[in-house]
Amino acid sequence: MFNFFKKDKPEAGAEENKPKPAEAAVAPETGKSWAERLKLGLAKTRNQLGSQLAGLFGGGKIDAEIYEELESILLTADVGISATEFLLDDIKNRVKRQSLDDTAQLKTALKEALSDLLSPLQQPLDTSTHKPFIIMLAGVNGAGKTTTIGKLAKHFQSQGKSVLIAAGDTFRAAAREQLQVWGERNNVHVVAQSSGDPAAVMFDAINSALAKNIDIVLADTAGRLPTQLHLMEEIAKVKRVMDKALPGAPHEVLLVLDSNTGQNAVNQVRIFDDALGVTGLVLSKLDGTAKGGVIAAIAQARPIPIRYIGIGEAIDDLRPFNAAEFIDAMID
Ligand SMILES: Nc1nc2c(ncn2[C@@H]2O[C@H](COP(=O)(O)OP(=O)(O)OP(=O)(O)O)[C@@H](O)[C@H]2O)c(=O)[nH]1
Ligand SMILES: [Mg+2]
Repeated sequence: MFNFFKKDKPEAGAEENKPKPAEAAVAPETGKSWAERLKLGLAKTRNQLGSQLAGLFGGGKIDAEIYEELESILLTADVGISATEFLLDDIKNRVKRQSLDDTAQLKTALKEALSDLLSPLQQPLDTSTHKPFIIMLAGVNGAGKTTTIGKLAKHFQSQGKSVLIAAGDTFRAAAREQLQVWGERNNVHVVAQSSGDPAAVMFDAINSALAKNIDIVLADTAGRLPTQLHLMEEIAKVKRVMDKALPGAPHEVLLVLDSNTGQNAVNQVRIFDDALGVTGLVLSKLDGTAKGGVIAAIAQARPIPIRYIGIGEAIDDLRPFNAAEFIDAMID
């Protein structure tokens, strides 16, 4: 267990905005494949969606009532009103085009409709386009940014890439220390300052990466709510400073979303995207949520590539997003 993944006490002010952290426990080595673990992680979503859909798709005539029931099932799984309507229209078109008449055929129609919606978001992050490749992480308090940085550092190191971490969360002193402890253990250089100026940390980190010929910089930022306008302006400024240190940087702005947030995640995507130009999403904490359907709502509202999904607190609980695998885990 890495201490780095343990939540420290936030300073006053952040507390009221912070969702309760999930129970900190690293799953013992189960020997299960990623697809199996994803299924386990999405069990709550699947149990809810899957069992209701099984009842609905049990065979019989497709009629208006079936669509109404399907609508309420999707809404309960946090698919949201707009994406639910979109999916229903798509399914109705498929029913017409393919002359489907039995509800048992609707499951495939739903999976195809979801696939058309989610597959375009399956665009793995290509870090070979720049060196150093600068990745900035943003998100609300407690979304999973710092944990994702640890996971990504390991992910990239295992691909033989050199990594540097910028401790850009200067709001919580403990956040910096956590990153430093973790960095020492894993031989990852962490650039930190006690100045309290995130922009200065980023400037330093980028210059250090250039001097050391580093492949990837992972830049942490402090959590903030989209409603805290001065903090949204601050993070936009941090991004501009990165571009001054290295024109074109950051090359990726990752927004980390806590999957338990449900429909509010769509709002977060819109506001962070407007402020920062988000280029990729990370869905964290998919383990143990019944709100996995929110992925469809995001895809429909702001189709930004989903780069990674997180299904636990341990270091290898993060993978690139795969639409087919995700749909199977959610529905099958
Ligand atoms: N179950 C589960 N817990 C996670 C996951 N990712 C992060 N967490 C936990 O969520 C809590 C918050 O994670 P952090 O990485 O500190 O979140 P943060 O966005 O950096 O938080 P702030 O810096 O305070 O804004 C920690 O207890 C993590 O262990 C995940 O995929 N699954
Ligand atoms: Mg953090």
